[in-house]
Amino acid sequence: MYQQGTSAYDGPVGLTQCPINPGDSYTYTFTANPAGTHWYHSHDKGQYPDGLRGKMIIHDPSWEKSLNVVQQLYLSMSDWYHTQMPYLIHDYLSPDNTVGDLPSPDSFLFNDTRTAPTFKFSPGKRYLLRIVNLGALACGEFHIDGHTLSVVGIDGVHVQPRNADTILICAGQRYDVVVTGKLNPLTSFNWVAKMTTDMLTHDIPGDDAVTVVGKVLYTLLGAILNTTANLLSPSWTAQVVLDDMTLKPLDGQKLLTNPTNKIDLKSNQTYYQGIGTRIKIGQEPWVEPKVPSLYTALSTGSAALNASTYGVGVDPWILKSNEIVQVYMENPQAFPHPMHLHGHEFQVVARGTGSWDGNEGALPQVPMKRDVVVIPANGYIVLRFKADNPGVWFFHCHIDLHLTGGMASTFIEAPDVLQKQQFIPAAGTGLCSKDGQCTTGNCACGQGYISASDSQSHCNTIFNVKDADYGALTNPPTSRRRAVVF
Ligand SMILES: [Cu+2]
Repeated sequence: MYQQGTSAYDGPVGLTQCPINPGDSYTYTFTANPAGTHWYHSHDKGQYPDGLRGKMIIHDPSWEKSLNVVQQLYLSMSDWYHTQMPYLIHDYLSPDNTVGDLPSPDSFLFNDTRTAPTFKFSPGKRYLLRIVNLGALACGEFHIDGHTLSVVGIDGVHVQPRNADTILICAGQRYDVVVTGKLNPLTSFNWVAKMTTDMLTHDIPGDDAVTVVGKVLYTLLGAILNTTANLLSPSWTAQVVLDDMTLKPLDGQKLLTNPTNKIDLKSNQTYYQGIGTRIKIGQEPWVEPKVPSLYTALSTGSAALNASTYGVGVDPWILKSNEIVQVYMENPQAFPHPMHLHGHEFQVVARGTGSWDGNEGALPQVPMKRDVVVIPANGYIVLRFKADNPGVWFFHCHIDLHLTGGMASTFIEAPDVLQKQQFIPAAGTGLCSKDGQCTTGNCACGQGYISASDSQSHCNTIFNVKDADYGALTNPPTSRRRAVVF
């Protein structure tokens, strides 16, 4: 969601609110914009991979009418761990984890189950499939035997229809595809969703565990075609996977040029002695500040325009109202990351391996737009957007353990404009007060400006706060133990 005018209802703890304690509540009020296939989920302490998540579809009746479909199917895929997140977080963040070992998911779910739903098609009719990857780590492929997927939307951005044999949906991403029923089907067909394992380093689950195969049943004159052509098996491999860089937004937005704010980021996984392995993309790994950064932006006057006011521990970047922002990120690591920005749909103007040559002339005239993009292993991405949405927005990896380990930056967009338009909701103050957290001031809860060096010692950083050892567990085990498999 853009959360235009409603930054306080964006959700991430530490940026726009304090956490909602057990038994407490917080009401999110916002304009449902943009339309499209979205999802909602907890944005704190690795909670969503255990199930605190769901699809959220925002309808655009005129666009949907133009697709000429008879039915919409709301679908999801996700990896799944047999160990609950608090224990995975504990082991991942532990000082014992010197190499940043990332546990592999145990299996793959479709619509939060291993039982594949059956799609019932009629000849020649069109269907809109809205598919969300609400997983913790891995991407998933989706393919229907004998049918073409016409991609019409990604991450809430309507796109010019483009045919695909197989689509790849990574953590946090969404795809809208139109599928047309065969005119004279002689049989029914299979569809397949399969987790990709290129982000895993060990204990790679077998094909059976990471594949879900379902049926497309055709109904002809009331009868169901019960035979199926070309049965797909768990050993299925994709033939041609759509490159999302080839997709063009339906609004035809032209390449944003002459960025005035260039943010250079680089993923950097480091082992910190006595702390553990963390990943930073800017100055320091992100940690939850004493004051939600939005509340700092709204309560520190002119100091809100100075990045150090927010503390090095949130990796703050100030964006000026209506400027063109370019985010250049390099990933020297051997695995890709799905990077997500709140509050905007960015143009992906370049992506590749190695580093960007800066050649403006080679950029597409109408770039792909979305809000989660995969940065390749040993590669880079160049993103651009206009800072036309005052607020405090998270830029983070959607691999949930990486985020828990600090792989995020905070974009503070037009705090001067924000102070005139928005305010800290009383309910938000209430959440913080119950936890004894302050609700105004700089990152040290003091008034106005604080220098970067003072923020290092007075504000939260990985060096002076203990990360939530067992995630969101309110009564964590007192002695350390290894992960328990349930
Ligand atoms: Cu990551």
